[in-house]
Amino acid sequence: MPTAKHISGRTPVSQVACPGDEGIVVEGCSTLPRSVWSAVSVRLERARGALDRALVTLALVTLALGWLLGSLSAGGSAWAAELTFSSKTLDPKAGEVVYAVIAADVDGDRRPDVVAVTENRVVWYQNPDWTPRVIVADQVERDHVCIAPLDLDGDGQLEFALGAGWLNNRHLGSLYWLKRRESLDQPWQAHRLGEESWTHRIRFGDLLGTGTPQLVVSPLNKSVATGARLLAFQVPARESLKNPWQATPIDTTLNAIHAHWVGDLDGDQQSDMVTASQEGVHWFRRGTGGQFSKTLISRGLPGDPPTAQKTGAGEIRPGRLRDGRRILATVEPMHGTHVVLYISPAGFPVGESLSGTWQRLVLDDSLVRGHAIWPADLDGDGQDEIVLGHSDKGTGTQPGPGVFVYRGDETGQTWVKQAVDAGGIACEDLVVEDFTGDGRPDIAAGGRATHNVRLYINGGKQ
Ligand SMILES: [Ca+2]
Ligand SMILES: [Ca+2]
Ligand SMILES: [Ca+2]
Ligand SMILES: [Ca+2]
Repeated sequence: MPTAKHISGRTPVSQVACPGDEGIVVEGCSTLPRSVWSAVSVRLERARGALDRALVTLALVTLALGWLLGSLSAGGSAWAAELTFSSKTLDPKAGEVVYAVIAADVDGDRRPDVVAVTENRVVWYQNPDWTPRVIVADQVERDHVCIAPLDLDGDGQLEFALGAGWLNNRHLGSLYWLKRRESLDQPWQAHRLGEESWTHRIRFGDLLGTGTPQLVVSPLNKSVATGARLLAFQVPARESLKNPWQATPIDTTLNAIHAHWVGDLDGDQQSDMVTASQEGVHWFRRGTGGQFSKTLISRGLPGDPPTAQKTGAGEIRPGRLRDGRRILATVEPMHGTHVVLYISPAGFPVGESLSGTWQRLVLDDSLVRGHAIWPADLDGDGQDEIVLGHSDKGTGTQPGPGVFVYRGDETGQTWVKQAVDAGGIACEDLVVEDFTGDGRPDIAAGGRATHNVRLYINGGKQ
């Protein structure tokens, strides 16, 4: 099972140039186990000549050092204890690339199911036996790239919005909504709702403050404006769903927007948006007149001029520390090397004070092609851990690729890295959700080069 060995649990990240190299790998034992002494005794008995004695001496010194470091890293606060996960492959090959994985209760049994998007299919895996069923296959333009669930027609059953036409040398950015037929064993109907070239990520949220969610679209690159057009497509009334959806532009100044999130960041009961682009991390708020203002939280990975995959940020999702402060977790830059945590300048709810200076804390700089991030309280202590996926082999002592968790201390200043799946998935996307209904959030992830979909069931702390 992919639970990792401890990295040395007490090395402050802020003192470490490369957290992937931060610690000597030791088990967190507080006493030297009897089995270890037995093994050493056997070796002593077998020692013949100076060479063997030298090897035994070296082994003893190594064990003693390991015991000392283990003792130093054990004891004290519970945050150093590792989380346990059991993994299950839901699909060994969902497609060539699993672009997106989300949680949605497709069959309405109140158990969240796993939905995966590949280049030419949308498939859902039914909780709890994880039977795969096709939602669409080869019905719309390749590549399918993003998906978002919502009950669009108010019948109590979920529909999906789907972003398609990704890459394929045309960057169509086709947008569809998907409606089920009578049986869930039948393919769903795809209805076109609009398009925006380079559409890459979509989310439902009431960004415009109309009282009902819109489909908020972030294209990767510009099409008709000077920057990429962030658009909010308004969901038509039930009888008009099959007509084109009207889009409201939010912003046209950012480029290489690789991710966005919509929700109430500052606790004022209005939805905000945060974006990760080559220009950095921005916070969008709607003013009383309906216009949007955007605040630069950080330039992310610095560099001049801003350049895709070299500067700024590429993934983003908010969370919170135990003391209530907001955090934003990012991967920097796009397809990047760094896991970065931004800690809000004041308590929560914070309103205007979020405009102040956020602390920037680099948790890791050893990724290659970081592609998914999700803060979530995996151990129920009131503070989010950071779940991270990357698709290519990294450069640190835990090179992956795979799924990892960063666990912070009570101050949020010191974080340790734990492997959930090291090498078993070239992670392109992941979702955190309590799939088993035991109150512990679990992880589902989709692979790029590994083509797979996996579930990691959270077993709590060791
Ligand atoms: Ca379900
Ligand atoms: Ca519905
Ligand atoms: Ca926690
Ligand atoms: Ca669970």
